[in-house]
Amino acid sequence: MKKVQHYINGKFMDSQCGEFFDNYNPATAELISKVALGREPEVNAAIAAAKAALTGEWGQMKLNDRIAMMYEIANEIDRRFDDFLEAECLDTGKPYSIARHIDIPRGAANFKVFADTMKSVADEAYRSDTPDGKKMLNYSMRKPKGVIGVISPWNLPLLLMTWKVGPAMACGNTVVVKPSQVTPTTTSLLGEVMSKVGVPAGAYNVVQGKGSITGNLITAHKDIDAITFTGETKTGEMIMDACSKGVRDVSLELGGKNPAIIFADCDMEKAISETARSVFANSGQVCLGTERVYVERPIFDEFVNRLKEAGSKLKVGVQNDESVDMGPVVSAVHRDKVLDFYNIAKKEGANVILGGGAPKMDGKLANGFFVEPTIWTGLPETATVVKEEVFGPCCHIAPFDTEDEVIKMANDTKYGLASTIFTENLDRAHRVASQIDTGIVWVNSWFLRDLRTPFGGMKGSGIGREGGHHSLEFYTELKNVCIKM
Ligand code: 6OD
Repeated sequence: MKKVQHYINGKFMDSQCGEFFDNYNPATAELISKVALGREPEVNAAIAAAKAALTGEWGQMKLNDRIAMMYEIANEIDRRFDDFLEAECLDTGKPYSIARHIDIPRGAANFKVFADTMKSVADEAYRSDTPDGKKMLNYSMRKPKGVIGVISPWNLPLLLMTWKVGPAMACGNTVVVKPSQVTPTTTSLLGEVMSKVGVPAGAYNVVQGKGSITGNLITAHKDIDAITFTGETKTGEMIMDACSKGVRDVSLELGGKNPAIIFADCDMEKAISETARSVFANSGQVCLGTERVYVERPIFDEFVNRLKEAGSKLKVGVQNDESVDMGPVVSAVHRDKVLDFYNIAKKEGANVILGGGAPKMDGKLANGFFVEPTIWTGLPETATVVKEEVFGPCCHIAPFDTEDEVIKMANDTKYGLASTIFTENLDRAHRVASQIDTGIVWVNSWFLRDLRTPFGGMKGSGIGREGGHHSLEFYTELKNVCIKM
């Protein structure tokens, strides 16, 4: 049986106590690997190695050499593209067709873009007068923050882990990563990449394990200088609590209940294809995904019918079938959670336009964690599936009559991560975008990324912005030096 190990201080290892937990293929529920369970000895060793590396070979590396190393890491991910692809799809159940175009290329890009950002960091400087008629010079400089704890999620494992590790390392920090327990493999594979390209021991460490054990040990450790986390809002709150001890910084990308607003003047083809992607892609397990759709009344029926048609054409199946559009969800636990929401929607009186349950699959796939692409209409704005994040391939569609009304409905949520607006009227696009309380607004598109832009959520969707030089705010300490001349 394949083992997935820790990567600590440049070496792969099992846990001292020899404990492992099981990792399953979501498409078949078959056991695919045994994963080392990190406890105190492994967490302590990883954090000690990361701390030592800050003043060791890694910490002393010249900026240009570090930038070159970031490129080497990206190039090695590209060279091992097929290994990453296979591992990511087996852990998550996502189709190769998605991971090939999104997850794995972004894994490499996340190292390059932050290497480039570091090339163009400018310091602030002010020359001014002192009260006693002399001159002073103030200038700022950035230092790495230290040991960064990275707690990464299962929906886009490599993409979201490197979205943190890339900038953290580019800024000169060291990292201790705990990937989700259900998607451990690509984080370990990245250890092989680090080793191959000669990243000094201790700069990149992985402790495999469970959130309630390993995650808690990492977040509580006094030598972790900051934590970056992507995942559920409740866990984010707990991490923020833990970080208050020692006044340590925290960056959180959390849940969403993202609205799509479809105006009658939209390009219908575009609105349907982008909304179908934003609802169903990755089996709806994208924090930026649409779960609430608001459609202007004159085109409501047409939109509902056409989204239903798009959803019903999706081929649901196993990851390595190249014709498959949608895989299972990531785990039995998550499948049950999504199906609970599907049942609640029915109980609360939804019209089920599409899906609403688990599909019948054949052969080995009959045991897989599949759920149907699902569309509801007819629920009040207070209904559970209109309020709570499901994180499955589903949405509720409601009609609206005026711009003011739809802005109110879109903003009536505890979340504020992302939104989409479909209209061909440029004035309206600007006007509505400025009034929607989300950190990211896409107009006539979805998940279109320029990695230099500020990325993050408002309200319960998180704290902080990452991307390009915004990531430097989190991954560095800014110091001012004042010289009296
Ligand atoms: O594209 C990104 O940089 C990003 N952080 C995506 C997040 C997706 C959440 O599921």
